[in-house]
Amino acid sequence: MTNQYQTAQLRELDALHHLHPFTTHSSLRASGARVIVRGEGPYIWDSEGQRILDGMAGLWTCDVGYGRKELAQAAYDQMVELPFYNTFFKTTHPPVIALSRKLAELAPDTLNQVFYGSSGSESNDTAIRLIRHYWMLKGEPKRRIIISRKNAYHGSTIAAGSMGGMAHVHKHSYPVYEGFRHIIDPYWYGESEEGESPEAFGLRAARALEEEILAVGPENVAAFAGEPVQGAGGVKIPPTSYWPEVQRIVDKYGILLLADEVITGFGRLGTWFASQYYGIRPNLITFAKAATSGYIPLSGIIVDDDIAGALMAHDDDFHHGYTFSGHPVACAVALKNIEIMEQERLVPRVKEFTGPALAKVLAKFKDHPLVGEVRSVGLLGAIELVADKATRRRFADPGRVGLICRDHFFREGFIMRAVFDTMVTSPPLIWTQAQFDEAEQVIGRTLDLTLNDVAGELAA
Ligand code: PXG
Repeated sequence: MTNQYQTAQLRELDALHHLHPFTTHSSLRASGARVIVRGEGPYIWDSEGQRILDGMAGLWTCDVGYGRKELAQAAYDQMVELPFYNTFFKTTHPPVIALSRKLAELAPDTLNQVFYGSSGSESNDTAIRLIRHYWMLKGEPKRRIIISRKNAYHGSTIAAGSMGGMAHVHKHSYPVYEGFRHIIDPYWYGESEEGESPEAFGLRAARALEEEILAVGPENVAAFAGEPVQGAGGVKIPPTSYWPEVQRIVDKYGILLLADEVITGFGRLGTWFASQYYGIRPNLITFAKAATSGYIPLSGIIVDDDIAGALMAHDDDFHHGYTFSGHPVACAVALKNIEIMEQERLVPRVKEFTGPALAKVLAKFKDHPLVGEVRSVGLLGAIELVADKATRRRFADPGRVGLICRDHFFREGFIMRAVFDTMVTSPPLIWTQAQFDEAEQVIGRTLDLTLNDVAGELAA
């Protein structure tokens, strides 16, 4: 364990040489980064010895918990056997074959073929290229537009960042890559009109897709892309009317449906993929994060027989791939991770126990003076912090109160992420009642501490 002196030194070196993702570097340098040194089960430890309950599973990722020696062993064994070989030039290897077979089994019925990358962003880039390539092969090259949603997060490469709907990402130095449109996100609490029921709002949000298709011309539209539940955008859980209506519209216009399951894949909603939870029929599913519980990078895209068939039917190359597509060590770790999930019944357990337990914890705080709404589905949850519960009025300077709250959480030994003033959580699938009890205690204390800081700003 590092001591206080080492922590200061580590922070200094970090500030000197490490550029962090999605970070305001001036303020990080002023405060110093927190040094995380170890993880075990649902907990991580920082360099000063504080134990922290990780309510974000790393970053929507470490679903079987930290410190699993079986995963390290699987990586070790594969590294000794065959640490790397490419899959480009008519070669393959046992781990990628076994994993592809397994994913075809777990994915919805018609999705049977897998293409690999190392990050969610890469796999969404693959999706964009594959979708457009598919329509070329089908003799409809005009179909290039991909419609997604505002506040969607699909990754940080230029293409995936453009398909995403985060205004702060778009406003950076590159223009939004050509061929993307963004419609309203299905965020009832934030976007509905007064008196509009979740169901009515869900239909309205879905029908924005049809309006956009008609506005740009159905013959130009290639696909609709969406996270079954928007994660980084603030755990926006669509009303039950939303996805069936989207599916109806997608079917009506014959466009492809891409489900970005980078967060929702591998059991987070109590089914292997959230597409199964919502009963939708995507043509493509992208995944990453929890495929290996984050022990090693691996992502991919599972495509349906129609798309795979279009590739098979042509002699042409699909000019796309990554050195690490189907990396043997990553595939071996993913297989072991899935085996652990199956053996410990972690996925059905989300339905039976962990999902309802999270909902119960959050429900305890719905009457707290700071809380506008609590919501959850499976192991994704959110708490909206507002200045006025009755009118849903936000605090001035969005994000400020979220950060105050997040910092209290950290000090109290719990991680919840702030998306502006929405506190979100995505616990690992291994939590027991003890962790839910602990979370309840900390959330209660933290909301009270935050309330104390901002009491003067609350509606009378
Ligand atoms: N799709 C979705 C739905 C994601 O959540 C990506 C794609 C991109 O994956 P990679 O592996 O390229 O990062 C993501 C990533 C946050 C946060 O703050 C969320 C993500 C990444 C970083 C931060 O909530 N999600």
